[in-house]
Amino acid sequence: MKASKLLGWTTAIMLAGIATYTVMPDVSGEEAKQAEAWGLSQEEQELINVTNGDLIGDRAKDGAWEFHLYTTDGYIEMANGELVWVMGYTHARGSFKDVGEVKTKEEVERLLEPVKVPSDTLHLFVGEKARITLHNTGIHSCDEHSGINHVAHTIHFHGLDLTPAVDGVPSLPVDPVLEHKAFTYELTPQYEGSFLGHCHVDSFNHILAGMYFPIIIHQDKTKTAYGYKYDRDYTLFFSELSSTANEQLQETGIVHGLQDWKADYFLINGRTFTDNLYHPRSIINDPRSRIVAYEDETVLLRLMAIGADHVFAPHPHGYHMEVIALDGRKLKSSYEKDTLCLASGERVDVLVKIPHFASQRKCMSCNLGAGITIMHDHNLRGMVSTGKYPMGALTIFDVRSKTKVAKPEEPLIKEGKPYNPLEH
Ligand SMILES: [Cu+2]
Repeated sequence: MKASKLLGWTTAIMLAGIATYTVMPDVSGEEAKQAEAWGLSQEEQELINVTNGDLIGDRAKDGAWEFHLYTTDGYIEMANGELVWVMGYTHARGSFKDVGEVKTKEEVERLLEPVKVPSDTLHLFVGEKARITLHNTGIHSCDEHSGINHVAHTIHFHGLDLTPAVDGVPSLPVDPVLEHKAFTYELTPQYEGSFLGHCHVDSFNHILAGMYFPIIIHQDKTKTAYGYKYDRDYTLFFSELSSTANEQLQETGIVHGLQDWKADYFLINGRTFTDNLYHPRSIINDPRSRIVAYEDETVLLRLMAIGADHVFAPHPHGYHMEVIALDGRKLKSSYEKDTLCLASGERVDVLVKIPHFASQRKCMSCNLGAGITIMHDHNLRGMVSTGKYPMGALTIFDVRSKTKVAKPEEPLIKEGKPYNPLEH
């Protein structure tokens, strides 16, 4: 698949996500039209449906999926305007292709996408070999004498059942990837599920500086997970970030008093909520984090977390979640929760069934129609970033009616009589 197509598709999805604040497009219809315009094959169209337009690897001649990840450093902008230095993984502009050795800051900026936290999702498929090459470009935005310069990195595939050679623990038995060197991890996933990747060199500092990303392994190329069908899916990656610790790492290479490490940002997909509802860096204006769905749909949420000691407690208002898998393994029987515990390294996959509101106006918690409800960290420390509440891990369910939006001035009629939900 041409990278330009996917890049265009990703941009289109992001723009559509922003536009959907006011417009309600038929998303699947739009997808089909766009696919036709680009002349995508059936296989490519199927992949877009299961990856939400994320970049995917290139198919090598032997059928293996190939990805080239590059480690680097840089800054991310928080919703309050602060620029925080981070280390992370990135890739070529518009693709996971190999762009050769990248050594200088100029090459990093010209050839690679800016570093993100978490970095982009790797989509893999059960039984299909993947080759993931890690290139260490060095450190480019640190003080000359900082101890963080020239550090090595790895990828640990957290939750995958792999041999030690591709497990990413340094020198057990493979050496970590030194500056300006590369190493290829080759693996064939055995199980579908939600996983994550992170660096395993000086794990505390490297992970908390931003070196992590989601890994989604698909059983097949349809919208199913663990045998359950879904209409839409969102990956919500909860994490902690300390701008002061990162600054110490950047300046000196050492974070003093790690036992006292404290996050000052609590993130979903690298962002916080903010009181400016239109801020483009707010969680709720990120189309990958704002949970848009229509009545009657089933939404799969892949919840995952990484951090030092905070246990996130995601809690959606108005809905119970059906837990279908823990740590990438299907549960023998699902169960319902409205508040989960999500500690560092854990993944919990849940389904949220959006009711048909017009036929289920029975209780206050069902709302009086489609609309917006919040989903937030109920471990309330995670709702405070840089000392301000509720600037933390909060997103919204933006649920839309497929048909007619209920108007408050129109009385609701049920069984031939005006319906008052307070009397039920
Ligand atoms: Cu590292």
